[in-house]
Amino acid sequence: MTTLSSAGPPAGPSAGPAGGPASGTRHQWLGVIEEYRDLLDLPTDIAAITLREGGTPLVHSEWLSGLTRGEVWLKVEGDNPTCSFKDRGMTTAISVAVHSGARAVVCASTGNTSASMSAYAAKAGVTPIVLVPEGKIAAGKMAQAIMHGARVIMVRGNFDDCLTLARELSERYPVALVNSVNPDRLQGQKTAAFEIVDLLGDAPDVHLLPVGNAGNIAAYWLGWQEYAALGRASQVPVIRGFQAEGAAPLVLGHPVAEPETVATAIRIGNPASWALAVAARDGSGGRFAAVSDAQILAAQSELARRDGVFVEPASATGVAGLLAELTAGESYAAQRVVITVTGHGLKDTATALSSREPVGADPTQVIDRDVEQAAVAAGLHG
Ligand code: AN7
Repeated sequence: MTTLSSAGPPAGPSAGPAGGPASGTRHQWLGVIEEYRDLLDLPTDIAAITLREGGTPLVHSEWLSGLTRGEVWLKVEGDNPTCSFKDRGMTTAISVAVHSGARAVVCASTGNTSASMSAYAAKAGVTPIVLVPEGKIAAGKMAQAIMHGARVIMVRGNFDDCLTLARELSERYPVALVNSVNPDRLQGQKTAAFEIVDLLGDAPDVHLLPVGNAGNIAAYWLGWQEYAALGRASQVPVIRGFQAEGAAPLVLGHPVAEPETVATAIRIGNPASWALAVAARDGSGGRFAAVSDAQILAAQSELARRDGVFVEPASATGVAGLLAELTAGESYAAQRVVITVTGHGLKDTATALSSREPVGADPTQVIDRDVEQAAVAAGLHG
């Protein structure tokens, strides 16, 4: 009989060849490198530095399906190890950096890239260095970078300034740049498209997502095209990318010098993957559009209340875009739609709570240890 002690530790350095448990009876999701290795353009047999990212839920939205009279699915990327989609590209970027002998890695970030890079650098035993715009990073993301041991450098400037500095550091000093200008990032991030097709049986008709530095839209476009070329999908979706009104360079067609939005994750004025984003739009017959901060926060709040999915403000931008388009008369009837919601709501509770629309009574109340008071407070009385 197998005992717990003989089952051995969970997968680690002594794991089986595929990175799976050396023993034990249950199969754990292996992370995006092992799950899709044959389809990733990475050095052959590269060792995967993984926190078992990917394999995230595709959640059906009854609310949005009802509104559109179509079929709307949410790709919930907040369910990754560091609670954003960035982990998909970080497992590949850090694995390649370590394979190439890097001892330190650097990124510019609006928060999620720094949180993810710091975790994977910790796992790999290399030094994480992050450059972030001073005062514009959600507390949860800052806590992640600090807890994973990063050197956190706050820059008097915006994300675009941070990216310029990160590039210069990597050119002059022995430190590997892992922003999405690094093509290894896109190799990991494209697996989100693969997972969606693997779960739905085909690519959706329309794909909606937020766009900031434009790495994600570029990676999805790669993934959609590759699966279609392999015959695993019969089509590529129409891609619609949404930006915040105050940080909408792709909508305006020119960089924005002073980007501003409550959705700090996408407070970016000059996306590094601009050309790839335009290629995704044009190749898929899609478009870019902007939504206001008020629309983003309303979508965030409604998504949490109606679908049980709590995302950070930037991550609600695709949902806000869908709602805005419906209001404008666009039809999604009979369409199969996937909206990527990119990061978890717990990363930025301050913004969520301060912007929350008051609904009925104050949701928080203080009472004595008294069942009648509890019943009144709960709204159960008469
Ligand atoms: C939650 O962390 O750019 O268009 O430095 O955190 O691929 O940039 C984050 C971007 C959407 C936009 N949603 O994705 C960073 C960073 C969330 C994000 C985006 C980001 P890209």
